Amino acid sequence: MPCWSRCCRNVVRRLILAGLLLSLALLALPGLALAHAELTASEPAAGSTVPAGLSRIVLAFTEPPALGSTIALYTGDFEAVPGVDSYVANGQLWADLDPPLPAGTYSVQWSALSTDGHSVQGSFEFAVADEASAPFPWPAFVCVLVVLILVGSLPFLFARLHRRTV
Ligand SMILES: [Cu+2]
Repeated sequence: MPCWSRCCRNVVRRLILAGLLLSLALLALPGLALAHAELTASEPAAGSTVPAGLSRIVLAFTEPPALGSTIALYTGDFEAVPGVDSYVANGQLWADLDPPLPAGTYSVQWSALSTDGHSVQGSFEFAVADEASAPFPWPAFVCVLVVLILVGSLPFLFARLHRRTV
């Protein structure tokens, strides 16, 4: 058997081995990526519209985000919203807001740090409704009306009682 044939066979064997190792590594990669924090739930929910007066954002992940994870908030005009204080508590990522957020659309941009030091970023949008579009508080309105009528009729009631006693 000529030498080049044996050499060739060795090279092919090495190439096949390298290919196998490479595909094994590629198979393992999605598993590694899955080990990182992924957003599972948020408050406000992605794509939702919340009433005026939103005071905080809470994000839940597949694993507790590490210290250094952050939330940034942007307006519909891509301007950073000031006064957003983000922190990690109870295994979730929180951001306290300087209320009230004006009506409009907002974009939450989060960065979750995993325990292995890698960070995963993501973003979603939500909207804050106009205060005028909030349902009219009928029970409170009726209560105030009843109290006003009672207070308003007090002088007449007293006048009547007074006339009777005189
Ligand atoms: Cu990692």
